[in-house]
Amino acid sequence: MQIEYEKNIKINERDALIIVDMQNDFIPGGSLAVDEGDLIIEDINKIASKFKENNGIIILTQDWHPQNHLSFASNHQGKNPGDNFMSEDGAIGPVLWPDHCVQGTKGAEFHNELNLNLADKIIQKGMNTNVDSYSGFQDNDKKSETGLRKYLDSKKIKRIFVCGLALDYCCYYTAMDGLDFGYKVFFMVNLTRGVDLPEGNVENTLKNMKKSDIKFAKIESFK
Ligand code: VGL
Ligand code: ZN
Repeated sequence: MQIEYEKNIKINERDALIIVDMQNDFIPGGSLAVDEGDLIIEDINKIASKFKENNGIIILTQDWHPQNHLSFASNHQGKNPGDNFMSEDGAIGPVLWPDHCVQGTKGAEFHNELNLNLADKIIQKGMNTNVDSYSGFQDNDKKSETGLRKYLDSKKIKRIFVCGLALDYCCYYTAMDGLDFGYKVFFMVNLTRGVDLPEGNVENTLKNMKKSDIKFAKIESFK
């Protein structure tokens, strides 16, 4: 897909980098490993340093589930990871996942190569057993927020830059909610990787973002 990237972006104190779910379980070797998820760590650290140098804010999101979370196939009789499943109110689905990012486990920890020193704030999500939270802003049923918006607004943030894992789930939903909540959103597609479940999901989510007011940025987009 043809993607056009923004140019000459100058980072300032009204900008936030949102680094989504860079946790062991989403990285090769983890229980919900995203292909090549490890390959983006170095560049995420680089761009995070650049944000710091220019007084931007850095936020990490962390998927943080209880063991009995209903997004896990293991908590549904006869279901396997990847099976289609959609609850009526959109709280869980469209597929079920392997157990991942269980609170307090190694898999839920940030990857040890990610530079945590640069983070201003960590936002945890997915704690409610009955509701998933792909977006860093709010639960899938849109009934409760994580505190991200409140934090961004307390810092007077106008633009958000989204990177991390996974492209077609937590990054995508974070970007779309960012737009809905009135921020200018830049999707750093080269600093994400997708799970592509169901197949074609990466392509579809990229298409939806292209149709929206979301802009695309890469490392070279910055001054
Ligand atoms: C994610 C599936 C389930 C993600 C989190 O971080 O994209 N995907 N939980
Ligand atoms: Zn999850």
